[in-house]
Amino acid sequence: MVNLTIDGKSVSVDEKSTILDACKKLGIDIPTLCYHPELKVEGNCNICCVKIEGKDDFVPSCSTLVEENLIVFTNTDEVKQKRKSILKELLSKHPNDCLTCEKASGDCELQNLCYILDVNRDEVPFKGEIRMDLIDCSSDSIVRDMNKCILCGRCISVCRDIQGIGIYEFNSEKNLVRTVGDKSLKETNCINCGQCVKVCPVGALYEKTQIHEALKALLDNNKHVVVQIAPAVKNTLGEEFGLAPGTDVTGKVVVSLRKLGADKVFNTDFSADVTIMEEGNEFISRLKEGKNLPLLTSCSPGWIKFVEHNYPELLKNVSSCKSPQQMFGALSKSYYAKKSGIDPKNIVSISIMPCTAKKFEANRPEMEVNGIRDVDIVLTTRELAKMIKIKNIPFLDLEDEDFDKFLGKGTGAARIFATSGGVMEAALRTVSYVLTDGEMDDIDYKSVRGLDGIKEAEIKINGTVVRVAVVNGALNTRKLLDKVVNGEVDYHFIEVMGCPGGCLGGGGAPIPDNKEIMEMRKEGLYNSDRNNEIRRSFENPEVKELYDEYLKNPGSHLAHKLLHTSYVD
Ligand code: HC1
Ligand code: SF4
Repeated sequence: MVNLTIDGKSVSVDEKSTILDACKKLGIDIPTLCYHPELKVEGNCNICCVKIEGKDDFVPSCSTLVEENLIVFTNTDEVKQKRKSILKELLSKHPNDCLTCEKASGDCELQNLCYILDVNRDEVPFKGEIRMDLIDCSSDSIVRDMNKCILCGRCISVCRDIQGIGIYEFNSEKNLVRTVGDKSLKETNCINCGQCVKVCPVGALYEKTQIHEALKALLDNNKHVVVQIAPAVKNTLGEEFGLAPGTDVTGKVVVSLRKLGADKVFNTDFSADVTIMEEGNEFISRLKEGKNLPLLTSCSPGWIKFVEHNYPELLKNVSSCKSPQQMFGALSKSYYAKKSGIDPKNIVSISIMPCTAKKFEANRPEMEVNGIRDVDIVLTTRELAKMIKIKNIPFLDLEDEDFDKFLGKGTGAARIFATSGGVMEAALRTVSYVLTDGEMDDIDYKSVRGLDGIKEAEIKINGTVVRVAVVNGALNTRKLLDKVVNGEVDYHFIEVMGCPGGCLGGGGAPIPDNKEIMEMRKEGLYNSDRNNEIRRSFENPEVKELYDEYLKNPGSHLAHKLLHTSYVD
């Protein structure tokens, strides 16, 4: 242990600790900007500077290691002035367009620092111009506005170290973050996961918002607007309104969307159950034929882009099922339109997703049936929260309401899709039942649960050992798939999610999220699963009705036309 004194208080910390760690231990608040607890420390911005007795220069507390007997000052006038001057320098280059900035007030760490460090706007009027050539709107999911970049380097770090993709770098003078090769984001191998958006402290990276489009459609009386809500949204949206992570706010989300003008509020959990029917059927066929194994799940569009770019030889293993989002869209404009006597061309299908890549997915050319797009508008959880706030809907006071019928019911199995291991568990609940003619009715497959990056399990079904793996995050996926390609491992079925932790950690989820928050979200999901009286997809009464009345069987000709696809880069 190392002993030091900070602001007159003694503290002992591990020798690998930084001064910032030691301050945290003492409960001393240090302002930070480039620092992020889950990322490599870059020490770029110096806003966390402190003074060490006997040294002339200020040092960044986030990247300076503790030493025995150091005497540190964090709160002197000199230190405060230094931080203020650093902030003013950043603000002098930062566009003064907070009114239209996509980073919501309260979420912008730069703006928050102005309060914390007592800097007023009139002290540093922005004198520069907004350069349009520094705004990249090429991606379907993410906008990069480098006018607002403060060079913290968090996007570089998360994309390189957590996702293993490496889209961004500093230019050689370190005065600009650019994509490697200086391409537009669309031209890179970006998988649209949005992890960089979540760590950006300002409005330099944000989801390509469709709030304006959605509000317009919701207010258009000539359009029939149907909205689907993804599993993860129900256990995370509450965070935007001060509720604990994991709190199930399904009923309030439903009412909010009705208040916003939705004609019907439906449930992605319903189409996640349909996915299990289709993917389960596909898995059983492949298992029996021993063909194209391991089966790789296909619901995460970031992962689909990843496999297209990096492992095209494995595309034959990817399930042909569209994701639940797309299945829902296709069913809303076919089955639901027919049942309700509505012209599908008049339906606007909106989805609320914890994911930025879902925007890209909905725009993929193949995601349509007979020229009718499956999904028209995709909003992230954060965008929905913004809309609820803009419209002054008293979210916390709303009385819960239920989904509309036909595409509204979801099982516990569908809900857990949102956490790593959930799709696998949901599939196993149905597959084991089918393969044993109902003899085996396991509900809880705990071996595939948890937030570890890679999990594996062997499940015995009817004398057959089914070897499964579950992986989340692009870097972990690369590690696992390299082994698959090299023949070092041999699985029957692999669940892959592009974001760390699965959809609960999606790029469109509430900010911040960290390991503790992710754990709470996950627990909330499993509670929602336990509280659901139906926990297996094939028991969903609306799914039964869909097959009885319309699709007939999983894998039928019609099911293929509406619910399956193929992926090529
Ligand atoms: Fe997901 Fe899925 S679980 S991909 O994370 O398969 O986004 O929640 O909606 O489509 O159901 C996301 C979540 C989501 C799909 C489902
Ligand atoms: Fe990297 Fe994901 Fe950001 Fe694309 S969206 S740049 S892959 S972190």
